[in-house]
Amino acid sequence: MKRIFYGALLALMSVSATGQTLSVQPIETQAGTQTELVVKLSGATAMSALQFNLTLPEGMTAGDDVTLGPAANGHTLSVQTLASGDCLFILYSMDLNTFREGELLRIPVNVGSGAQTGEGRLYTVRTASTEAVSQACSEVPFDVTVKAIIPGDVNGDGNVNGADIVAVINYVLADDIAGDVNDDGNVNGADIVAVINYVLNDSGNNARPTLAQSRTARRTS
Ligand SMILES: [Ca+2]
Ligand SMILES: [Ca+2]
Repeated sequence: MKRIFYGALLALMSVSATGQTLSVQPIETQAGTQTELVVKLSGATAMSALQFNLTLPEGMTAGDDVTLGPAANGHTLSVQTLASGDCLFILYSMDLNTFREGELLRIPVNVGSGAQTGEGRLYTVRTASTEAVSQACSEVPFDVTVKAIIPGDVNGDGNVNGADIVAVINYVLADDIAGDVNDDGNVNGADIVAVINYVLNDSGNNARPTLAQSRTARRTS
């Protein structure tokens, strides 16, 4: 059924001016982690189907667990992986429900350990309305910034200071493995000491694993 619909959608394609716009929020992330790409829709009118390609910067891939937002209105999502970091998204409604304005999709993005800052984009954005008139939006570029990993920066704000000590204490109190700064498999006072040392040493020069690196190591071991 999906292939039939896709074929029908393509057959209806004709480019025309449109007030419908997709937008993507810029992303700030760290290598070796997962982040989220939020796609929003504005100016939606009588559209009931939409498709676009997504390409991500090198070293990043889209995850499977895509969430439909409130702008989707009983729509079904089909995702096809075309190549690494390049996917085709198709949203459609067999009942011809129209989209609303607002958040359309949340797409998890796996940021590889070697990923670097770059530009992603949505392209070949096409829509179909209940009147079976198809339209195309322009290409939608978005920035993905991969921040350098700073040892001891537990809260990921780019600084190593008392706030990171507070952050690791909270992890320890919550017995949250995310606070395993020294990567020994336990979350306890030793991790607090480790962060205090990073702060006292002004971080940076210490080669012990960072929080994000520790998480990556655990996932891949
Ligand atoms: Ca910090
Ligand atoms: Ca630990």
